[in-house]
Amino acid sequence: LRLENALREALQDNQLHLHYQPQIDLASGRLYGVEALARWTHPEFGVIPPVRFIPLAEECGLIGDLGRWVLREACRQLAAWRAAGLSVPAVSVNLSPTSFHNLDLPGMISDTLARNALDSADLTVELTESVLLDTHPSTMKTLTEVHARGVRLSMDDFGTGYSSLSYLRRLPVSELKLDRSFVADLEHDEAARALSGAILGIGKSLHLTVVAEGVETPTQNEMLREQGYPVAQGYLFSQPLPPDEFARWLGTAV
Ligand code: G
Ligand code: G
Ligand code: MN
Ligand code: NA
Repeated sequence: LRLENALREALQDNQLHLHYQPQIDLASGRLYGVEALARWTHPEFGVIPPVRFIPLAEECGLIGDLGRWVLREACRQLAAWRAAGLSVPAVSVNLSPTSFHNLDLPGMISDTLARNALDSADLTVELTESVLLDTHPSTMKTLTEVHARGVRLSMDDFGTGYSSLSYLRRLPVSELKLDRSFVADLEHDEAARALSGAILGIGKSLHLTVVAEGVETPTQNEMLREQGYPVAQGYLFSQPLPPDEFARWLGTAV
């Protein structure tokens, strides 16, 4: 309960922050987009990782507020970078399955984009396959409406869920993110290599962008490039960074 109240406070008092991790277009070496990742430093308890506070937010009914905060902050930051002359093509945000229960989500997204003078193409929403496991009646409607407004949907952690392939037929996604467990095993596991190639093939045949996550070594990067991966993300390029550090990274790296 103590942590629950702390999270409620954090959402009001600016204790939450977003860090940004670059996604690299492998053909050109240029920035493809950035993923926004939530961070919480409590003045007393210190750093609380998202794997703790996201489930907590779900349990205590704060996940809607958190998702709205993340969307607003990511869009505000993207607009601020552009106003400062930095060329950032798009921002991706992670939303929890519960966020898609809310039929107001598409309108809220459009309002947030408009307030920041952004276009729907400037935003990608990442979701996990579990979005369809909870069978809430509004989920499909919300996803379809977000997609119809031109905001790209991206299936996160792809390849680890229950029935990935059937979901691909049902969900209006534009992007797949190859789960980082495949990338971690690329160098030493022929099966991981075969699967990363197969997942790219599925993505391509459905006209989806496939992003490889968790790229940590030059060898992994080379293998993915050889397989034809268009986009990669991971510590090799950069850890998730606070906005000012990201701007500095962008100034020197791309
Ligand atoms: O950034 P990190 O690797 O610590 O993230 C851990 C997990 O928390 C990942 O699964 C990531 O998708 C999730 N996560 C990070 N930021 C957010 C957020 O803003 N909203 C949601 N729903 N999940 C997030
Ligand atoms: O579930 P999702 O893919 O949104 O989570 C992204 C998480 O992966 C973030 O917490 C981020 O910190 C982490 N991450 C990003 N790049 C790497 C990487 O190269 N290796 C590992 N192990 N984790 C990474
Ligand atoms: Mn993600
Ligand atoms: Na992921």
